Amino acid sequence: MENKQYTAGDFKSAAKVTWCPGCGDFAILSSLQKAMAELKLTPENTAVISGIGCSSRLPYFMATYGFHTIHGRGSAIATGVKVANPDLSVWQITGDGDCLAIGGNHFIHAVRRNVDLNIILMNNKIYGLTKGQYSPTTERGYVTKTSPYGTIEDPFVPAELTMGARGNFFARSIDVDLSTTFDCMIEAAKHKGASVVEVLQNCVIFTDGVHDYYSDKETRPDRTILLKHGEKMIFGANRDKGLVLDGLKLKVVTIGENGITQEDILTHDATEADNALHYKLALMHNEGLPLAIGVIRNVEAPVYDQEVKAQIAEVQANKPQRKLRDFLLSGETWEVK
Ligand SMILES: Cc1ncc(C[n+]2csc(CCOP(=O)(O)OP(=O)(O)O)c2C)c(N)n1
Ligand code: SF4
Repeated sequence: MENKQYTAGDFKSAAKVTWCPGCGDFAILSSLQKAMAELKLTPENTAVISGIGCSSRLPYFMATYGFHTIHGRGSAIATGVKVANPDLSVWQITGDGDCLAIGGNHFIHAVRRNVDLNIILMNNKIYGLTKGQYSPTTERGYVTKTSPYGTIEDPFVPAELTMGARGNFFARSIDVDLSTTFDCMIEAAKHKGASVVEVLQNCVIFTDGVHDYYSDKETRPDRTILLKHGEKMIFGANRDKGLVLDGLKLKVVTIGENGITQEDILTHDATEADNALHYKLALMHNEGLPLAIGVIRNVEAPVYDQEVKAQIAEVQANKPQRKLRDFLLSGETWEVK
């Protein structure tokens, strides 16, 4: 099997995909299968772990190892899988409810520890599976089954939470933009440590159109900016808009107006350890600023599972290997007479 080149089709299971027709999850599944083939992963060395939710059904549709676990615990179980077998490529699939409500604690610690997981967060801003309760990413004022008069709280921004948890990799895409989702998944897999890829996902049943402002094909070039490491932060249908810093704030300028040239536009450095600018880029939305998509942050740092492996090897090297019986009889032992 070693030299076989797997295709996206080889990562598809025989299970019938049970999402609603038109659900954004289909596009994310397809991008993932393509990315795995491109990465030359093998189904037998790949594990896809999820919690509970429509999105979390994804492991059924993969021909890899998989575990549809319990609500909010995907990060914990994926951590165990990766630490027990660091050679596996481990992907966590999660929804905004699964990841940021019940699973928030597990998520932030997997990110802080920098476990080498590829976490795909399918953000439809609602609990889909349980039929439309608001989630931690639902916008203030949004009317749902559990907020009949509109929510009265502000949502999490997944990027902000990831970086607040000392995250070293964050990327964002939109379900309809398959190539950006694919690229983000590739970069996430290459990054050693916890990689979070948020994909804005349309739920045709409970939040249909919630991402339209950014996902609409006609207006997307003016309302989003695809960040690429080492490239100028330029966007717009005419590629004439750019981002600059105005004091401590990001500002959109037009190239060719008021003496602005390409030279004045910021260059994206995803590898900068100081996350101040990454925060600003990740938080852009509306108020004249475009939504940042692509890889926003991609920084190297010590990786938890590798550290565990190295520490065990080091401790074992400095201590004689003992039998369990010797170990039990070592240290403080006594005989009961
Ligand atoms: C302990 C526990 N609490 C609550 C539930 C009910 N539940 C199942 S999925 C879900 C929310 C899923 O939302 P999200 O993660 O956003 O996924 P989506 O269905 O939108 O893809 C909830 C509350 C559960 N299964 N287990
Ligand atoms: S309820 Fe929404 S998220 Fe769930 S499968 Fe249907 S469209 Fe997708």
